[in-house]
This record gives sequence, structure tokens and C-alpha cells, in this order.
Amino acid sequence: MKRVITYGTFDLIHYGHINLLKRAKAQGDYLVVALSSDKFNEGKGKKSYFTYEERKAMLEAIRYVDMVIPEENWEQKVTDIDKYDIDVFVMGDDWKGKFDFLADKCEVVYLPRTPEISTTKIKDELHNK
Ligand code: C2G
Repeated sequence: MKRVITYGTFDLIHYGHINLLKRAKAQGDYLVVALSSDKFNEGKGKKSYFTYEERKAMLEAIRYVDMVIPEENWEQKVTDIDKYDIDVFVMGDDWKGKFDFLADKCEVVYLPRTPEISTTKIKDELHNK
């Protein structure tokens, strides 16, 4: 069984996220999503609309997602790969190159982002309505 992992906040989940999760799952047979905790988001300078538990419940309802774990710090990726027996690490290409250091532990794949949609854009457009 080929095991894939990806990381993110996945707030106000939208078709860009779903597109990423679909293609990440297609890299293997089992997809682990490491979901940024509310506390870790603060460190990323992000305040998500939905709480970690709400975002986790939504991700778990998506057919491509097999397991959701918390992302609590930047350093856990290295141990996660061993802990969850990961073969492929996937991120959108806005992160291209940032996680190449993982290449000696697993395959590292950057997938093209879905253009024209983002949580920030949704928030901005709703705010300006
Ligand atoms: N994404 C995408 N297309 C979009 C928006 C997002 O492909 N239009 C991808 C991002 O590239 C990322 C994933 O969806 O791979 C989740 O996006 P975010 O929730 O914005 O995640 P981010 O804040 O980038 O957190 O340790 C890594 C970080 O936790 C990543």
C-alpha cells in the first residue's frame, strides 16, 4: 500500500483544496492529511474561520482522505514520514522547493495549485459584498 501525506489549514474548504486532495490521493492508495492546529495557524499568521475540529470533520467527509492528524509544528514532517510509513509527500507548488529536504526519506511531489480560488479570496469577496 502506497501511503501519501499532505499538510495544510484547509479553512473554508473549496474546490482548490479538493483538487489537491484528489490528486494527492492519486499518488498512492492511502492519504494522510496533517491539518494545521488552531495554535499552529497563529504561528503561520493565519486565523482560520473554522476550528480545528470543524475543519477535521469536513476533511474526514471527503472520499480522498483516509486519516487526519494534527499539524502542530514545522518540524514534525520528518517524524511523520516514519511514524505513518509515508512513501509520497505532496504539497501545492506554492511550496515548491521548500520541502526538498524530505527527498531522502520519501518521494516529494509539488502539484500545480488550482488558479483563481483561495480562502483569502473568498474572505475578501464576502467582506466586500
Ligand atoms: N491549494 C491548491 N490550490 C488552491 C489553494 C490551495 O492546490 N487554489 C493547496 C495548497 O497548495 C496546499 C493545500 O491546498 O498544498 C492546502 O492549502 P492551505 O490550507 O492554504 O495550506 P497552507 O496554509 O499552505 O499550509 O506545513 C505546510 C503548511 O501547513 C501548508
